[in-house]
Amino acid sequence: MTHRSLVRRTGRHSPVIEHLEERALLSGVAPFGSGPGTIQGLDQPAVRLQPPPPPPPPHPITVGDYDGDGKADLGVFTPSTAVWTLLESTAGPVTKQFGAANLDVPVPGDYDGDGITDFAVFRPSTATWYIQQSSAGPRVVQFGAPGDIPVPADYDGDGKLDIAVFRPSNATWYILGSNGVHFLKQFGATSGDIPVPADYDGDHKADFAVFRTSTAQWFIMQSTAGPRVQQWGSPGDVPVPADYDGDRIADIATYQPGTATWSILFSAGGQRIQQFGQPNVDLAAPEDYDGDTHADLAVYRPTTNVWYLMQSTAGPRVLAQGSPGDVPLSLAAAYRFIPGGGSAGLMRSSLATTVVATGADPLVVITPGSADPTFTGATADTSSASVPVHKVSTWDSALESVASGGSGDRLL
Ligand SMILES: [Ca+2]
Ligand SMILES: [Ca+2]
Ligand SMILES: [Ca+2]
Ligand SMILES: [Ca+2]
Repeated sequence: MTHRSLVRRTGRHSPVIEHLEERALLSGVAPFGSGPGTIQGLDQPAVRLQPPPPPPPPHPITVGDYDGDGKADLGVFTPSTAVWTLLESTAGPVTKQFGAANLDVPVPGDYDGDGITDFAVFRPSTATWYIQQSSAGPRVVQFGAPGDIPVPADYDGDGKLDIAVFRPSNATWYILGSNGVHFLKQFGATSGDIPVPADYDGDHKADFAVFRTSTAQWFIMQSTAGPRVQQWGSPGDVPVPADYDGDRIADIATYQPGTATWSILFSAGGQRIQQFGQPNVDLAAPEDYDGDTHADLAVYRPTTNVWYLMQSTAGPRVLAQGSPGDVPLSLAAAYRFIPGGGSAGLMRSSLATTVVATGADPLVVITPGSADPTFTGATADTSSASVPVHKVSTWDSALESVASGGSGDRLL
């Protein structure tokens, strides 16, 4: 029996989402609001077990690899219906409704660490995550607050995507680590910085990072190599970090919408400046579509619903997919269309020049009531109105349905 068929048989409709980390939190913790100075619900003594050092991730974190063959799959999301339209590179076409229409933002990724991208959405209005984990089953977590930007990445380096949000109002990152450690960190400036977490120093942990659109500066708190400030790109560019040179280290890169110019600073040395796409029309959506470990230049043209790929090994590719209003599912594109403004507003902002982050950093685990010791002037968010809490919920089966007649339906 193949792994996939196991997933089909076991992946759905568990009556209750049971996850040890959240259950432990609920059982061992006082109610979430206990007054000023307390970081409520983020980190509690009951679950402060120090986890062992994580082993190297069994799979590289590939965004958008829904069939687990090592190649990113082309996919678009229809906000008005919450329908995902995928062309899986091995399994073929899949159409699946997952999420709530006009409410949810797709945040796909490998949350259970089996090498297969999981369907997942973030609901900005309630800061709730709905995840259909391909092996571990469904999961619902309320984490964050309305207005937060979802920034899932593998911050603790265990090969599983961590639920995480970036709060523009205080430039603070809140991480629900998949290894059971939860932490927060203030990093970036409060207006205009775009969060661009990725593994920029090659230690398999995602680093806190922001791109400042007003100055085209990258501020990166590398988890092993330390802080880095890099001028790259031009003001107004769209950040498109990815591993373009295939060394398993994210490369700083930008896409300039007005000229469709890609500017890539390779982590292994050198750079590439290339025009690819239609100016002022195309959306950049780089991923490794041909599975050679090098991210490929790719754009989605929303006016005609056509993909244009420049694959690093397999060569050029053009493919029609989706319908008017659809948006590409690439992580690079995903931050830009939160309903109601969210990061769309963030992308338009051109304010802020203050450098907040300097100094050395490990990932700091915040204890309740403490201030962040790493950055001068950075204190923990103690506003009860905006403190994230998380809880277990039962799976809302109405959230998910599979489009009728889809030959490629799965997870049933
Ligand atoms: Ca998975
Ligand atoms: Ca993780
Ligand atoms: Ca690289
Ligand atoms: Ca490639």
